[in-house]
Amino acid sequence: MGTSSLYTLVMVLQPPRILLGMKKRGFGAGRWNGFGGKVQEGETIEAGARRELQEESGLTVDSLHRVGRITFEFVAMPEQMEVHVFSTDSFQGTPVETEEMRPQWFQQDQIPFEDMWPDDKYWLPLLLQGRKFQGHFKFQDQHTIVEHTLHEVDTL
Ligand code: 8OG
Repeated sequence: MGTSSLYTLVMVLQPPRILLGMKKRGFGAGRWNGFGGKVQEGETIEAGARRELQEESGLTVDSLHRVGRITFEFVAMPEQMEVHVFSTDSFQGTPVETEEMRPQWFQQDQIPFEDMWPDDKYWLPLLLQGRKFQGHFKFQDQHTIVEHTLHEVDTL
């Protein structure tokens, strides 16, 4: 078994809108996504989520809800990514463009799935319905899912 590293992903909701950021550099560049990144040593997962959200969008939040846990595997890589997904609808500030992300509001029924990670179309609808979920996606490359599991859960 390989090791896994911890990541966060925060979806900011203001129904009927969702805030996404165009990732400008690094892993997932050119795709719309929520805000997040690697959890640092000595930091809780939730603290990491708040920090990345602030760094990438300029927003601070009152409460974050834990809504999902997804593991990602790339066939050629021993290390799995364990992504902890949060949602929030209580934030302060106005989204600002940063070096990493260009934020933009989308209507929740007009999410640009074709310009997002291909797994998002599976789990983001569950998140928007207020469901909690756990999943695993195995990628051949950044465009191709070769296997996946996804199920709703009551607690994470
Ligand atoms: O630090 P960095 O920005 O590279 O962290 C990667 C971010 O991308 C982190 O927030 C987790 C997120 N992420 C993946 N894979 C996927 C995916 O398949 N879908 C979505 N929506 N986000 C992902 O690492």
